[in-house]
Amino acid sequence: MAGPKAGVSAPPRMDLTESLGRAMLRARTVEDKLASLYRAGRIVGGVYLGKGQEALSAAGGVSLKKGDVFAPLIRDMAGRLAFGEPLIDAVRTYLGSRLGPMKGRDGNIHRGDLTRGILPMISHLGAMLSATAGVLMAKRMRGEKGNVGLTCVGDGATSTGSFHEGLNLAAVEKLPLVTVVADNGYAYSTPNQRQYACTDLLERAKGYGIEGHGLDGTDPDTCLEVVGRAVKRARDGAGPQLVVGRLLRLCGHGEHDDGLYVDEALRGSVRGRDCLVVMEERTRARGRGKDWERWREEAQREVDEAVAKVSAEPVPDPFEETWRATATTGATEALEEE
Ligand SMILES: Cc1ncc(C[n+]2csc(CCOP(=O)(O)OP(=O)(O)O)c2C)c(N)n1
Ligand SMILES: [Mg+2]
Repeated sequence: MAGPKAGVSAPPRMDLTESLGRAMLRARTVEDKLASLYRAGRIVGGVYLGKGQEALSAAGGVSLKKGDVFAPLIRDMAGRLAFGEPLIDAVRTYLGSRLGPMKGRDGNIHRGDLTRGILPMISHLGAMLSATAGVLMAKRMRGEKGNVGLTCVGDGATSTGSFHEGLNLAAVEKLPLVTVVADNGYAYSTPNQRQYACTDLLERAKGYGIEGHGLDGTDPDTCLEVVGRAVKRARDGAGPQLVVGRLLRLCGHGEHDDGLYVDEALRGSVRGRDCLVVMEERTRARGRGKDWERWREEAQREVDEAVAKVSAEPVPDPFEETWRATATTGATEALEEE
């Protein structure tokens, strides 16, 4: 293996950098496939992707440990995979397989697995911040120590009531909550200037009396370093941490949306860089080009095998269902052996 080129800085930590890169690659590969399946009419419901946001998302996943709580949103395939969610869980949920974590009952994007510490998403708009704060309160009341909670939201979510309520509660209670805001410039088609009046969302941290960290969300090394530091601060008892990454989503809001309203100048700016391309360039510059090729091939094989396997799996038969949406018994069935 050739050594790193002169002028290329050493990564924050090689093992974590590799985990980050591989999760980003696996996320992009499975999401590209899901987009194709959507266009081929194979997916019922919407498909929402995290293209361009993989570095920030995966940085959260790799910074967490077993026992931590993770509340990912619709753009967090990379974070989920980095935290250890099996890739086949995503394919099973999108294709409605009965063998998936949601048993084929979910409309694609709310999957979670409480046994792994992954909260099923209620809403993309801030609700998970309050839910994660609640889980951290419960852990504290039970006397469980040493774990953090991390949730991801968008710029649009920061305008909602539950974002304020959750963050304020976390601040007052000094909960070990890390909130990663992917400020991707738009909430659906609403641009930043119609979303908030402050210069930078990071200013919000001051208002809540908590620590804030701003970063270029297109730079994988920076994501790893800054999100890792925020998680460590929370774990060490420094209270809630607000991380604001600036980037763009390099796709529509969902696959039904072409995203043509995104400003051309923004697309061409640093904020519009593809973090996966940056990651590949850095990996090659560090003399690990062959590794990159191998990771990409492995990701492709894993996705192809998952899709082939899940395509042959059964979907739920509504006539056999005993579960009801309004029933509270069974809400934690993932924790029980069925
Ligand atoms: C109360 C409510 N209004 C509207 C929606 C539809 N909706 C879902 S996500 C979204 C935009 C979210 O924007 P942002 O928080 O910036 O996240 P991004 O999609 O950019 O990742 C909208 C309008 C919703 N789910 N709930
Ligand atoms: Mg947004």
